[in-house]
Amino acid sequence: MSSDPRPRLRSAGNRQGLPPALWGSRFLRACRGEPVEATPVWLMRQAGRYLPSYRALRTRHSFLALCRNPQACAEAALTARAFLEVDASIVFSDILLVLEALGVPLSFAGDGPQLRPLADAAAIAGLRDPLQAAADLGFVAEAVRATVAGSPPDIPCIGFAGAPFTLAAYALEGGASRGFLRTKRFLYAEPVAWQQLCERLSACVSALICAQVAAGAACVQFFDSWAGTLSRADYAEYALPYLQRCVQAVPPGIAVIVFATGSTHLLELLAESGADVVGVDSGPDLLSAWQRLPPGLAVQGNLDPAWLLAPWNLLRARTRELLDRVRGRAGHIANLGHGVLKDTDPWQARAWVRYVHEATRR
Ligand code: 1CP
Repeated sequence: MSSDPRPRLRSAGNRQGLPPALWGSRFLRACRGEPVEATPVWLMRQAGRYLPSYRALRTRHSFLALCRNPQACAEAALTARAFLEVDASIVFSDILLVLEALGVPLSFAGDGPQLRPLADAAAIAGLRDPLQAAADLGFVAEAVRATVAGSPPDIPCIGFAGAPFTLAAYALEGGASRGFLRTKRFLYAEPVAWQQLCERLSACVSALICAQVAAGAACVQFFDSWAGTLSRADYAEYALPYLQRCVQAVPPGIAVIVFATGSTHLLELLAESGADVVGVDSGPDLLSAWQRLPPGLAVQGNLDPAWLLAPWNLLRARTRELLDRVRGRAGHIANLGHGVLKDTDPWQARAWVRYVHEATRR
């Protein structure tokens, strides 16, 4: 196993001025691998279109206007948190705002995001200054502040950002992609421009994350959503160094989660990012995944989001199995293996959260 760039448990022992109720919350204790009285749980994309309250908010604001309105962001995050009775909120925002701030035009027409793709090395050289871009995203930190202000004292707010590789892939492809061939061709053929792009993204993401922490985020998650498209060797060479830079920028005492989809082949590398918690997608058996990580690391996951669409009895049995697999090990945060699906019944999601708490209460 290769060496860890940071001392283990970067979040342990340094309270960063966090209030005792927050520091001792079961969510942050689980992030630190400490025993808890019931397994904490939250859902990736918990404030989304499956929730009627979110859809109502969206009738009053376009998606980007919502992201730029801290009070409306706090409403979206807090309403979802309170309805689901989950152990953490996540600031309402989007990973792609960083690209827009750097000068890549972004719109949310139709169903998904659209970006004007970066054409070449000259376009990368012409991107805006990363620290200026992060400063222009001050509304994200304000959304964190408003979310923390409206939260119960033992409920942390998770800050987040996209990992540099995933953001670079979006910028080069112009949106979601199947094979990420533009990205791969570019990083193999233009290593210097690739490095320049990822360094700018790392600087912007690091500054954005530090601003979220300064505003009260007690935990941060990096989404490397497209990491799984790379081989292990390519992830280690072209992506991991920039994620490591972002993790190292997080103040000590603040828990860090890294999450990537399609990442069964990358789990050990994700642990080398220096994070405290590795998000495990729905691919691998959770215990087997955990056993591949260095001792002391916590895990988050990994129920297939489609299970929330299944009949309740089957969902409950499947969840029981998953929880039994990791029973007795400290440091599990229950979550889905990816974001909650649009067709999910909110009441079933809420029942799932309750079941996780009940089934694990000690
Ligand atoms: O129509 C709408 O209202 C927009 C739907 C939506 C929402 C609710 C988008 C567009 N983004 C978000 C919010 C969001 N995005 C959050 C906060 C909400 C919460 O978690 O409660 C978060 C954490 C994200 C992160 C995000 N955005 C990721 C990483 C997570 C993942 O799923 O891998 C990615 C890839 C994005 C890009 C994005 N933004 C929106 C969409 C539909 C997408 C994905 C499109 C694609 O597949 O490329």
